[in-house]
Amino acid sequence: MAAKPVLYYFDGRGKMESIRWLLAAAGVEFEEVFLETREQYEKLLQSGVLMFQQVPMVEIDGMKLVQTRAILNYIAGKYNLYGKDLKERALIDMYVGGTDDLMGFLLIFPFLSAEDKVKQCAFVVQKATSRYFPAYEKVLKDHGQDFLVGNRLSWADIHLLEAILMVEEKKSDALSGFPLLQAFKKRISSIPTIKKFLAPGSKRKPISDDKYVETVRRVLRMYYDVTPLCAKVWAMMGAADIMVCKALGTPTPLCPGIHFGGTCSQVAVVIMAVIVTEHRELRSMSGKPRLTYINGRGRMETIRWLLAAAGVEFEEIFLQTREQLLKLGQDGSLMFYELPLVEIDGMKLVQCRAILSYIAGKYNLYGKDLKERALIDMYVEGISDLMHLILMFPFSPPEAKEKNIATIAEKATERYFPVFEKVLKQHGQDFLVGNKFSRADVQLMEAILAVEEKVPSVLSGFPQLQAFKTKMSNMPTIKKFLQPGSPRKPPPDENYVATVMKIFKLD
Ligand SMILES: N[C@@H](CCC(=O)N[C@@H](CS)C(=O)NCC(=O)O)C(=O)O
Repeated sequence: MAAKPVLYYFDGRGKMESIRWLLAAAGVEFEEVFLETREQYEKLLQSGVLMFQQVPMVEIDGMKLVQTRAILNYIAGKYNLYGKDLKERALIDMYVGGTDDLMGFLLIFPFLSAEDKVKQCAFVVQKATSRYFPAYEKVLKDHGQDFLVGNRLSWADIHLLEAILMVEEKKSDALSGFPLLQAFKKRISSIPTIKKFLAPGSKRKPISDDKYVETVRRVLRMYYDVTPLCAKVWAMMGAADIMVCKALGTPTPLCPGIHFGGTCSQVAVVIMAVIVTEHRELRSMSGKPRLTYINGRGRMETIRWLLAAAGVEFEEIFLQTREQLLKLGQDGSLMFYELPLVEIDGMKLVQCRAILSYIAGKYNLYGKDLKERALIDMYVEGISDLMHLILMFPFSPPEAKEKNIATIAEKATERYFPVFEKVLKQHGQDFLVGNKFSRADVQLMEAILAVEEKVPSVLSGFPQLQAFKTKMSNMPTIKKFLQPGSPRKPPPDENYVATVMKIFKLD
């Protein structure tokens, strides 16, 4: 019999809790190693098992998986909780993306001051009841089924139940306006494996208390305070992401249950929309995917890269006003009133991860099996954490720019690039995974160029990555994308920042 998965994390919820939920719901027993001391953590770091020097880490099926999302994807895939085909998986990814954003707001909660906790609590409840719960209520209402996707239990249901319970811990009647979600909660809670997990004595962790906070601070040497950031950014961009603080030059920790690189919703979230009727008609004729975003890189650029690398032509609509965005939301195109939006194969997909995974799956850029996919996921989640620093960079104040460039250089050269240099060196192949071109190669290439724009000499100590970059640049589809006149967007300029700031009302 295969060994039980072993989970390495703190003795508390943080980023591991959704993994515990998913395993438990799948009926899988697991063991846990709890980090209590700095020495334990350093020993792990030195042993090399933490690919990006971070937990969660899960030993499973002979792999040492890091990156929460890679771990969750693997478990969901393995235990048949991830839909029956690519389209169902895209829906599941999209729904999980929303619940992930919502839970992200709660991850930092234990680390806030008493005063900030009150504000954050109100913020979460407001987001839950005005944005997220209505979206899921509508899904259930529209199809009238018991589960969110495909009329059977999936990861999306499990994740939503976890989110509902977390919000209810903050406001017990948060579901009062949502009858279908109330019934959903009851239904999912009574599934035997989940019922067991919800009963006392299970491996479910309690609400994080001061002792948990103190342990995380001690183990990660996190000596600074967490603040809910600039209130405006918080409200406008969805402050689940602690890297916003970094971009703004405020002191920040690395994680402790905080999305370091995670959600796909923020920067462009509240950005505006020109939905031109002619374009809609045009699209149905051409059948090309249609991308709706602003005219800049932001969270759409990786999607442009991936489509271009796959040799797929696409159309774009650039939004300009908040009213346009709201209109798009009202017509039902934006599940969470957030961009990017990609219309593809009859679906209106939101949530970057959902979109990228769908494109990667469809165009055969996502490995040959679950294990290759787990590797690819692990790599792309690490790359996304690095890219997130770059994404937020244009929004940092002038006095923080130098420091933030230094952070980008440090993270690239000390944490992320060494991993990929080592991978390429060890297997000696042209591509990161399975000797075959995948989304991991595309995303690494994008990241290399983006970091080089800020730190031109960044690859000097990485000969394998230099050769990788040259090879990638010569792949016909990528070569084309790198040429002038392609849909690739230039680095964000003052104009882009000013537009976003104006629309977010941040000035
Ligand atoms: N994107 C990663 C982020 C993981 C993360 O930020 N982990 C924290 C603990 S919750 C950590 O290990 N921080 C130490 C560090 O970054 O140096 C994931 O989702 O797993």
